[in-house]
Amino acid sequence: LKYQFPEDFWWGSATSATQIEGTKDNDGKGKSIWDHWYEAEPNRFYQGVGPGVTSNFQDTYREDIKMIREIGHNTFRLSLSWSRLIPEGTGEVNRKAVDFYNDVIDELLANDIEPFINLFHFDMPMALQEIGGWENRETVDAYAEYAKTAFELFGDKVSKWFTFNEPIVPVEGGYLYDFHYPNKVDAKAAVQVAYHTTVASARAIEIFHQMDVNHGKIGIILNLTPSYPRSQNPADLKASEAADLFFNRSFLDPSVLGVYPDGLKEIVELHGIAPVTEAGDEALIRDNTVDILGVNYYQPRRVKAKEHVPNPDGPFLPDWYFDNYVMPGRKMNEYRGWEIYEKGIYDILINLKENYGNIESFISENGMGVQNESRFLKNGEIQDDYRIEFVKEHLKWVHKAHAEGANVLGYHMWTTMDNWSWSNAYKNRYGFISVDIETQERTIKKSGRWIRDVSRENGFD
Ligand code: BGP
Repeated sequence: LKYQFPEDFWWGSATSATQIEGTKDNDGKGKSIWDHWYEAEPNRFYQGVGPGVTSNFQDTYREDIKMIREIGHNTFRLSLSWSRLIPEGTGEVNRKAVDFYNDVIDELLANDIEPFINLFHFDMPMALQEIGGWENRETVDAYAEYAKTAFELFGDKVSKWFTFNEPIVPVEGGYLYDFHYPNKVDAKAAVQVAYHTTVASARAIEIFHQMDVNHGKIGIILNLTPSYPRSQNPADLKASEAADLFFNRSFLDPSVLGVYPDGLKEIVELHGIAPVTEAGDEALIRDNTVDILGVNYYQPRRVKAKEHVPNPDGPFLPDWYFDNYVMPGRKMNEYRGWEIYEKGIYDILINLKENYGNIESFISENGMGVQNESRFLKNGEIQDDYRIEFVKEHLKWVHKAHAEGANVLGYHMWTTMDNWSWSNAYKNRYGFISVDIETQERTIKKSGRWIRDVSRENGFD
């Protein structure tokens, strides 16, 4: 084969609890910020649709896992819902949730699919949000307790764990740009939230290593958006570096290298938004870096120098340091409004190789959301050739990075079956498997058959 991947390459896809499980049979689940926000302000959600039913995985997981096997996955990512497992965020464990996750894990293992478990995918228990969520240091302790509980409960069967998915998204969404709860614009809080998330991740990693959970590995999943300057002019380069500091290195450096970049520390000092820290944090972060890094890649960031100096009396935003620009002739996924730039995935992997100790990594999300997919239905199957093309073109660059020595171990697409999105509800479909939201009927898409063949052959021509 022209694009042959290593024997034990991970083929799979990713999901998250809020986006697939549904809350139809609550089974003792406590509220997360999403349940709360939807109840409080349904109209903030796309077409007023919340995470109530979604793809109802909590009832259909047995059949779903059979389909996941049918599409050739050897690995599959799910997240635990903290508020399902520990309804109040701390304290009592919900036995029904323990049974549910145990069943899911057993079913996956029985089908030769290795579960990758992520502990936090945007879904803070509401009880903890009420005390300030990640702004409050107590949430870090609660998270460490939750992580330990999860390792104790499921660690005998699962050896790949992740502390967070895209921790920068709740920072941006919840504290800078108003698209996640608690939708504030407050850079100081944003920095504190980001900092506490990193401390929490390090705490979980420390516990994991002390327990030597299943002789396994623990990592973090970061959405990396490589920054490309418009030109090599010093001003454009500086703007691009700043964007990289805010959106990539703010989590990448502490997670992998155990230290914050100097440039970022300088910026937060300059604007008087440095976080409150505790003695011992620095050593904790330094000594508890990840074993493995998940990379979510959707789009690059095109950056140019700032043309208008922002109002220094207004609230600080990272955009004070750069402007985005539209690259002429760019390829687009118009549905999502995201640029498609396949080489970005290669640039990330080479950067990890050269500047991050060639840390073990895998592509943990990459995917293409498309509207009205049912119009591509022919002979009972969605003919999503555009998705096959999208995945294939990205995989070619992953292959090249691997051939050049990048330590990349697998590829997961977003997502397994169509599910609910935080921003678009069901507008854009991403899955290898289509879901009719009305009937809950599942059908494997053409891309699902394609990825099955690719995973069986470990490559493609
Ligand atoms: C990632 C998230 C996923 C998923 C995906 C698709 O950032 O980790 O949870 O939602 O993006 O994005 P969207 O649903 O906004 O189109």
